[in-house]
Amino acid sequence: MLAKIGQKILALMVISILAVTCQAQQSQAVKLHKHFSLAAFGSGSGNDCWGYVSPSGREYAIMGLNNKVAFVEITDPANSVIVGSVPHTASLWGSVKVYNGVVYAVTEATGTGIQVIDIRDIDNGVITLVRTIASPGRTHNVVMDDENGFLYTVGSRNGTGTTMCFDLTDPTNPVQVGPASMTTNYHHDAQIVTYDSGPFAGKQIWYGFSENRGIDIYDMTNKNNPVMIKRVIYPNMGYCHQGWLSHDKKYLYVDDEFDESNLQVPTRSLIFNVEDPLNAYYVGSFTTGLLAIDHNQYVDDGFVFQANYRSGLRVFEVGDNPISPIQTGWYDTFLADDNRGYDGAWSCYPFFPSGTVLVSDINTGLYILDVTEATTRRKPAADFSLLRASVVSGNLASLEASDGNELRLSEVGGSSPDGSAAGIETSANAFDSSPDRIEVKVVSRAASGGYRQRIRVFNWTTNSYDEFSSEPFQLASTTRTVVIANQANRYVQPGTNAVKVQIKWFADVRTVARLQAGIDEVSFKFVR
Ligand SMILES: [Ca+2]
Ligand SMILES: [Ca+2]
Ligand SMILES: [Ca+2]
Repeated sequence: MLAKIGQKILALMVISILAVTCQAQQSQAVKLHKHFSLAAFGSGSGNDCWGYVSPSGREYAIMGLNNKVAFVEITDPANSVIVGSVPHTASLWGSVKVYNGVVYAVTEATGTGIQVIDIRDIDNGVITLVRTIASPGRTHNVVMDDENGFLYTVGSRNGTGTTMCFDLTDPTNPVQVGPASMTTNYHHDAQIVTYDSGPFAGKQIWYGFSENRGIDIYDMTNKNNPVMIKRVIYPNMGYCHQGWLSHDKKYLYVDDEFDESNLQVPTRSLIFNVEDPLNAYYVGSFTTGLLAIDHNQYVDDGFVFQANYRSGLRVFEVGDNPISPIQTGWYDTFLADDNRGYDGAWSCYPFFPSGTVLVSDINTGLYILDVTEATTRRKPAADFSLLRASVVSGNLASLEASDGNELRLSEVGGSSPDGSAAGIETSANAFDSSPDRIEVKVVSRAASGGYRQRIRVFNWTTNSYDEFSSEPFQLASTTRTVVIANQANRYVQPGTNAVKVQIKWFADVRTVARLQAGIDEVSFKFVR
């Protein structure tokens, strides 16, 4: 009997270990807020997704499904609720975008056109199908130029053109402009951006993903005369599918849907240098190491969010490592395997101000995810300079971790404009220009009492240092973490993303001729 109970306990232990193992494999550094199955929507399959923030700041997921477009309020993500939906002709393929509270939905069902859906009063549950524009017919995707108020349909196979442009001056009444097709060839998806500097300043530049032809870059500024300015090719082109530019428009991250199968390689995502669009070129590729095919991916700040079919959502840091992305987390929505196959995660949406991320899955519906951990990155000080101090021992590497290996400094005499005895100035680059939060950790100690340690961070808006900490400088090694959670972007240097910090020691009571101090760690944490 005891032996049997022992076996049962053992079996239970094995089961719980397996359960823990399975959970560990399903996600890393990404947590589930809430999941809506296809049954919850009354649908057979999922496709695209996008997001909307109402004027009151409430957040909504827009979920593309085979038979409808559904709207889910995610303001309180763990208690997300389906608000309503608009039905359409059945199709596996659909796409949605939104402009000024008006949603444009297309599908590849013959003759669908564009559904124009007014959600400007969605806070009160009002969702209205205003009209359907028949002219593009069956359409693969919609591309939005938010800055200039133009909608593009791409991949229209049986309409008048493959890429059509609509003026959204009246968002509920799009008016077609330009030629029947803005592009010569079929474009499956695209991103359009307006440059504010360089040779294309003021120009609306289009990155079109054109199947086995590569990336077609167009100047779409003159709607009556769209001009292809460059075609970019790359090794082993299969099906150039979709892509998104980095925050600074220097890099373009692209997915090809056929290369994994053609080359029999793990997920291959492509990186292009597009600093000069006229001389854009292929830089290299990156991978999750799994077999799954990469699908829609978007770049928000310093991170790439990929919906990779059978391996689910994959998060990469590219802010600091643009050509060698580092995978920082994932959430697998297709648990059976990570193999090649056109099922699982179709798309994702990472652009909500709250940081919440959506994943739309073909087989299992909508996921509302918390990616905070995957998008929080720590890095050590990149440099230091001495302020009225000389190095006794140690170097920059001493600052990397709290390990007893200190940068030891000795005060250098002479007058000091601000009365400080000694200190250092140090910096690190944020992953993007607008982190949600910056933390600076300082581990240090004084060799004698009577001093005060002040930590200041440079405010690039006011061009002066702001003080975040002032306290007695301890004889015992002490950790002080400065947290900047309010308007953190003011502390990030435009262009370089540098965050600059001063650690200074002031004599409250002068106890020694020359202060000696040790710093064991200076590190930065950036939260998206
Ligand atoms: Ca690929
Ligand atoms: Ca999987
Ligand atoms: Ca150290």
